[in-house]
Amino acid sequence: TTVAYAATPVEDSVVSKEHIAAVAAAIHDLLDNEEEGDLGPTLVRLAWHASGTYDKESRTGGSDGATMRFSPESDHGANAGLHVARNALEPIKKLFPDFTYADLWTLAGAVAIEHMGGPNIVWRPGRHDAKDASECTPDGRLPDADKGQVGATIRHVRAIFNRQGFDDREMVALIGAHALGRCHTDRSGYTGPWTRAPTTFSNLYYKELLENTWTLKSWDGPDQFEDPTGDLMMLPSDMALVWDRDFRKYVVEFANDEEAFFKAFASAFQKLEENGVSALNNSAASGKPWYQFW
Ligand code: DDH
Repeated sequence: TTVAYAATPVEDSVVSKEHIAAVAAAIHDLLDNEEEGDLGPTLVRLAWHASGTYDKESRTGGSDGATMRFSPESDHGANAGLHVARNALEPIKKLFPDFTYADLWTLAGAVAIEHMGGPNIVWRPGRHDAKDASECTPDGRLPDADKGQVGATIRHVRAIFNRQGFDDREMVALIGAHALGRCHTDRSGYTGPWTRAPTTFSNLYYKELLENTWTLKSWDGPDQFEDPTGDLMMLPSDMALVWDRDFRKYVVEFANDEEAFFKAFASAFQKLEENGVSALNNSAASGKPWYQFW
């Protein structure tokens, strides 16, 4: 692109809209130019795992601080493989040293979603970077894919997202991000994609969930489900969304109405990325969300 990457000076963590636009353009460029074509989904997962540690009771965790830079959080099992996304963003951090990691990771998630055809996510700056591991959250705040039994897995998914302040419809919307990307055996132990278009943001995840007969895959790895072709997969925690009557209602809604999904996802993802961020600087005096400047 023709965008110049000269960073605008940042004072008191107030970043200008030009500055944000330049960082967003650099992220778009990164996604245009990467070899494998599958960085986008991993960037979305980085933003989610950076944010999804939030606990509304203690008001700890969340994207503020970018504590996943530090051990032990970087070594938590759920974060295996996310160094790929963190490292990919490093050159952009070098170009824009005043932009915090916490802002960069969350902006990258929002830009990646847009890049892959998803809705614009309202994104606002103002996150700080923790100085050391003292702000790291304990292991276990991010969801496990399997609790061994149907009921326990359903309860686990609901509990993890309730802790962050999400209701059933918001959680079903957020998990629709599994339209993107895939499982890697060397990261999570699971294998395969959820959809046949894993670099396009869409409501296909819900359609696949409803339209296929899912059976347990027979292999040496952890329990996961496969469609009749064996090409697509679902985790037990994905199946929870059709096993549970209240979740399933929203799976049906989003499978039938992509616009409703995009809208619900955009607002839930903004909430996810802003949970626990105390110093959000919405200096868009016009009241326009930042994405309108990209
Ligand atoms: Fe997820 N996810 N996720 N997920 N997720 C994995 C990959 C991706 C769970 C487990 C896994 C969300 C919710 C859940 C993305 C986004 C989101 C993998 C595979 C596992 C396992 C990792 C690997 O092997 O590389 C579980 C459990 C839940 C749950 O809710 C119970 C949410 C809410 C999001 C979101 O973005 C809002 C994305 C994107 C990927 C693909 C990553 C990639 O590298 O490709």
